[in-house]
This record gives sequence, structure tokens and C-alpha cells, in this order.
Amino acid sequence: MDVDKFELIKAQLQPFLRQGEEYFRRVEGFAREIPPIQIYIAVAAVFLTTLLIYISNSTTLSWHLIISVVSDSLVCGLRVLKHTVSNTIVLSGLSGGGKTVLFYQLRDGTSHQGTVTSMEPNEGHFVLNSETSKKGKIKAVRIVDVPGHSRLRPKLDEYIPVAAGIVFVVDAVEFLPNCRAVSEYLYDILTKASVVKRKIPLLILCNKVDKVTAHTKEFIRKQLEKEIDKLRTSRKAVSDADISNEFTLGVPGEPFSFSHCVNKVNVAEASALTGEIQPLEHFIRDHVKP
Ligand SMILES: Nc1nc2c(ncn2[C@@H]2O[C@H](COP(=O)(O)OP(=O)(O)OP(=O)(O)O)[C@@H](O)[C@H]2O)c(=O)[nH]1
Ligand SMILES: [Mg+2]
Repeated sequence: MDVDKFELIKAQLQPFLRQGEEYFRRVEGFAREIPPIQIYIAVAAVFLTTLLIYISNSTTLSWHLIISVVSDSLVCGLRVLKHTVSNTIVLSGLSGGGKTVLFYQLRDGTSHQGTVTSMEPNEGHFVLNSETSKKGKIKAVRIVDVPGHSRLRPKLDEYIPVAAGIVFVVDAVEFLPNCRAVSEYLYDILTKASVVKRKIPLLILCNKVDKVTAHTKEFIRKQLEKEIDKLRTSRKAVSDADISNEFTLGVPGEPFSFSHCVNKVNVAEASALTGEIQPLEHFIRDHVKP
């Protein structure tokens, strides 16, 4: 074959090769998101099925028995799977709230001062630092810290479907100038179909209470409820005009209150800097059993 012909074939194959590479990257990305335990379960299920088919061919074992064993193991596998997908806690909130410092406090018990604006989600699968001295086997938690920068917020949608709980971190010091932006982000989360349908519990964590200028959780709760009440009206007008699958918040005709949400919404205080994060740890353990 001459060189020209070879080059022509190579050029013709190029788009297919690129397409193949793209598919491979997608599959690889998908596989990375699956916790290892789910992969073990899938491999075990395939192995068990193959083994039983082999046994049935070589002995007189009845198909009835095989089907019942396979279905039992699948049900059992699904139960484990359901359990494993819900060990994820997502840290969300505006940039500068203290999510990354909270992440390090949970993992290492130190504040890792000097964090910069995160440019990608920070993810870890670990036993909480406060629990490392406890005896016995303690289940690890998967904590994901999603950056607050508006361009990176869509990343939240990748983690919410597997979240057992969402922590919405608020800067209790710089709260008033950011109240509108905080409320808008919180409104967006509370009306997500993935949150409403699975009733994912949410903790509004008012961080930086080590500072004397920090607002109290009661104050922040009231201001957020008032601002979300206003947003309900303005957002409804937009969604009436422009078809949207957003869920509506609260009880129509009544001032908005977090107690109206279909999912449980609590408000708590913390200081990531000094390590006062007990309400956060309790929230995590209420939703990811040790
Ligand atoms: N005083 C005080 N400062 C805090 C506390 N938590 C975080 N900070 C400071 O707030 C700043 C922002 O903290 P980060 O953890 O980087 O904020 P973030 O929410 O991860 O921000 P993005 O990654 O941009 O979304 C840092 O300078 C921290 O040192 C706290 O509890 N008290
Ligand atoms: Mg960060």
C-alpha cells in the first residue's frame, strides 16, 4: 500500500478514533464516580450468576433453586447498594463561607488556615476526626465540598442525587451584604427536583461565630425566611411566563417558613476556625449512621 493511500485511510479513521476516545473518557468518568463497594457488588453478582449456571449444567440442581438464590443475592446486593449511596454529605454555600476549612476540620481536626477560593470540588472518604478514638468499626463518610463560585455551582447537581444530607454554609459575619445572594442560592437548592423528591435534609450552618460581629442563627433564619418569601413571588412570576419544572416553596398565602419545606431544614452555628463543629458532626451522623 503506498504512503498516500495509508494517509487517506488514517485521515478517514480519525473521527472514529476521536469518538472512541470520547466514549472511553465518559465511561472512565462514570466508573470513577461509583464507590468501590458498588463495583465489588456488581462483580460478585456476575460471578455468582456464572457459577450457578455452571453448577446447573453439571449437576441436576433445579432452575427454581438457582433463580431463588440469584434473586435473594440481588435483593441483598441492592440493599447494600442503597446503604452505600447515602453516605455522602455535600457542603454548599457562597464563596468564602468556610466550606473548605470545615472539610479539613472534619477530616483532620485542624483548620488548615490560608485556604484559597476552591476551583474544583474537594472530596474525601474518611472517618470523622472526632470519631477516630472511638472503639469498634465506624463507617466512613464521603464529604464533598462544592466551591461557591457561580460557574462551579452546577457541580452540585452531580452530587445531590447521591447525597444523604446537604450542609448550606453561611458566613455569619458578612451575612447582611450577601443576604440576597445567599437566599437565591438557597432557594435554588430547596426547589431542585432532586432535593424535593428525595426530601434531602438540609442544615443551614452559620459559620464564623468566633467573631463578635457574627449574627446569631435566629437572626439569620428570620432574614432568610423573609428574603425567600420575596423571592417566591418574583420567581413565580418568571416561572409562570417561562415554563419551568421548578418546585414551589412553602404554603401559598402564608409567609414563608423553613418548617413548610417538605425536607427537614435546620439552622445551627459553628466556627470552623476554632473547631466548634459539633452541630455539623451530629447532622452528619444523624444521616450517615456510624
Ligand atoms: N473567623 C473565621 N474565619 C473563618 C472561619 N471559617 C473560615 N474562615 C475564613 O474564611 C475564609 C474562606 O474560607 P474557605 O473555607 O476557603 O471558604 P469556602 O467556602 O471554601 O470558599 P470557596 O472555596 O470559594 O467556595 C478563609 O480565609 C478562612 O480562614 C471561621 O469559622 N471563623
Ligand atoms: Mg473552598
